[in-house]
Amino acid sequence: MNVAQAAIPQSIGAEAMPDKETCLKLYSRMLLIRRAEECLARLSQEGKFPGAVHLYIGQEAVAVGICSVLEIRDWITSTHRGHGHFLAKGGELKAMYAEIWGRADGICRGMGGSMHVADFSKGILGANGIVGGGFAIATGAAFGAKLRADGRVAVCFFGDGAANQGVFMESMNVSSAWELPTIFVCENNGLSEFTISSTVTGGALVDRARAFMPTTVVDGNDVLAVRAAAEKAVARARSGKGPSYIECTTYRIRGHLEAEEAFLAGGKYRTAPEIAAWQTAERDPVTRFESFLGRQGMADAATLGKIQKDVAEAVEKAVAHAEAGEPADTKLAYSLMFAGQEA
Ligand SMILES: Cc1ncc(C[n+]2csc(CCOP(=O)(O)OP(=O)(O)O)c2C)c(N)n1
Repeated sequence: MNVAQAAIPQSIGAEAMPDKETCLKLYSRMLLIRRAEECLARLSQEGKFPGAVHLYIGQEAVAVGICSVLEIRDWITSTHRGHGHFLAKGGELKAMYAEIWGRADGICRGMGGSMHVADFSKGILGANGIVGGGFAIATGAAFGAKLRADGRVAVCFFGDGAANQGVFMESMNVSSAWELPTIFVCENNGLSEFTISSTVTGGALVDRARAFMPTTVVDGNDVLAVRAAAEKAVARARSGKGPSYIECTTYRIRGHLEAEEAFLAGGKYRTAPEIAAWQTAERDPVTRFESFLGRQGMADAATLGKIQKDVAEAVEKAVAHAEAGEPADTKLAYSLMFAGQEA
């Protein structure tokens, strides 16, 4: 399916309507991810930090909807597009920015950068530059939870491109055979780098999972629909019944990575109208939820304005913090790479 042609959903999923406080938290977390990434897009172009960033803009409802039903002790594995997962699971924006800026007080002491943000204390097992790298890690975390019988669940976020890696099948097989509390969350944005995924993918991804576990395909730009699906999967996993697969239909608004024009050298893999079709008020996960909150009488202009101001301030403070930080310790980098040797 060309995701750009997917039907525009008419309503926000209202199956399990959370209370006002929860809804405002969902909104403010999605907005934080959006604003933090818009800022990264801008500063990346200005060359303010080293390395590439792969932005999550357009997919915020997936990370936030799923993580909103997780506990801190639950595990997640992420992808190369990992900022949204990190922030949705409770990672600190300041620590993430410091990491992206290569600072000594970054969440991984500046050793990992954007593609390796991790915080085990929050259950974040890490972003990952290896496409499909999270499948076996999440399955292993779920296996650990099963052995300890501690009731934790492990969520594996992955893209439709990653679903073509063989380890996807192996991880689903083991999770199913051993009834592990693994939750596979496919973010189907229809794109794999500069390739339209459907041109390199046989069949429907959900059919691969259907052989092993309960599956659902939801509107990934509807935070409440994602959350409702996650609630079911988490309940099943916690009660020892085994894994689930949730496929979220969504779209990546920014390029595969910032500065993708340089890679494409004039080439194109999608059109401006296709991108614009996902940025309408009805489809954009953030503006759509914002108008929903208004319609439900959950947030007036003053409430939304306060959240927007708080988010803007948090982003501003995180930039100032990252810019003022000490550079990462290069000697430490060397000794971590070559154990026992001095630089
Ligand atoms: C093992 C491996 N193969 C190839 C790549 C290069 N690569 C980086 S992202 C990507 C496509 C990923 O697509 P998808 O999983 O759908 O995630 P999305 O970028 O859409 O979020 C590829 C092929 C890689 N990083 N790792």
